[in-house]
Amino acid sequence: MASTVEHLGHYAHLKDGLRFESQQKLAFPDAPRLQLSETCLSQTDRHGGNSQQNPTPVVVRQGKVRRGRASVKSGVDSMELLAKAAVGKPGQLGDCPFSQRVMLTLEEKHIKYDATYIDVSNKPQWFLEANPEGKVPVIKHEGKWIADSDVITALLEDLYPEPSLKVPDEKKSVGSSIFGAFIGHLKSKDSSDGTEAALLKVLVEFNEYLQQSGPFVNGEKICSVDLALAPKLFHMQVALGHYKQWTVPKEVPEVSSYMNALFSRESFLKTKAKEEDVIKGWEAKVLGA
Ligand SMILES: N[C@@H](CCC(=O)N[C@@H](CS)C(=O)NCC(=O)O)C(=O)O
Repeated sequence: MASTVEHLGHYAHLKDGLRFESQQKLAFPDAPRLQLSETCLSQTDRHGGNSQQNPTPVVVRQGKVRRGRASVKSGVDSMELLAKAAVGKPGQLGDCPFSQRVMLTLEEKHIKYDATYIDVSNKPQWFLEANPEGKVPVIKHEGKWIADSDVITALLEDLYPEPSLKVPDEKKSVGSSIFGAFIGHLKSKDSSDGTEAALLKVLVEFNEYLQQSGPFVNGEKICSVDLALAPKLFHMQVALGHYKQWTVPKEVPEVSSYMNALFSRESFLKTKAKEEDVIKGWEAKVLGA
């Protein structure tokens, strides 16, 4: 494959928006490239998507199968996304909540994208050159690789303001303690160490918030915070269900309804990891705790 010249850098959060910093040119001889002339569409989603009712266009390139969807912006190429592959299943949609958050944002904003799933236990050299930190998700915008789901979703909001997923600053941290509390309980080896109670406490706080301000974090309309929380709540339900026989407590019915509303959205059904992959993805943490 011919060498390609890329720009490497990152966006920095500034009060007045985002700014691209530290540009650098690199040659990526092995990086997969989208050639529109090499693409074709299929009605069968063979790439881990779960929606059969609304088949997603599948892009086949150099033996790889990718997924994306029609863009409302005709004539705009797909946005390239690097996301996590399932553990032990290279090339298949994986179980990263941060990658799913970006995919949810792309889906909710009807942005066409082209995903490549990275085996993070065996990272290809071209990926490490794209993001030396070695983490997914990463997107490519105007020839530059952009990492970190916070940065990526802020950039997508700037580039594609409609439909808006904006949320006021004071609501940005709602529910942010839940993921840590879930992991604390998941790793716990002592049922009386208080980790389950700590998880219940943050869920009860979130339940009270939803009672007063729901059904979503910003009220009637879904927002970026909901899209960040949804994959994490899914991991909580699946991983704790499997490893701890835990279910969402009856004390938090609003949280249950919130989860059901998020998990049944078309965007979520299209981007969610298989439960078996979520379970496998957390195995090392559970065993190694
Ligand atoms: N703060 C980052 C976290 C991303 C992250 O932790 N990604 C994990 C997969 S879920 C990863 O790439 N891990 C590979 C590694 O750390 O080597 C974000 O929001 O994007």
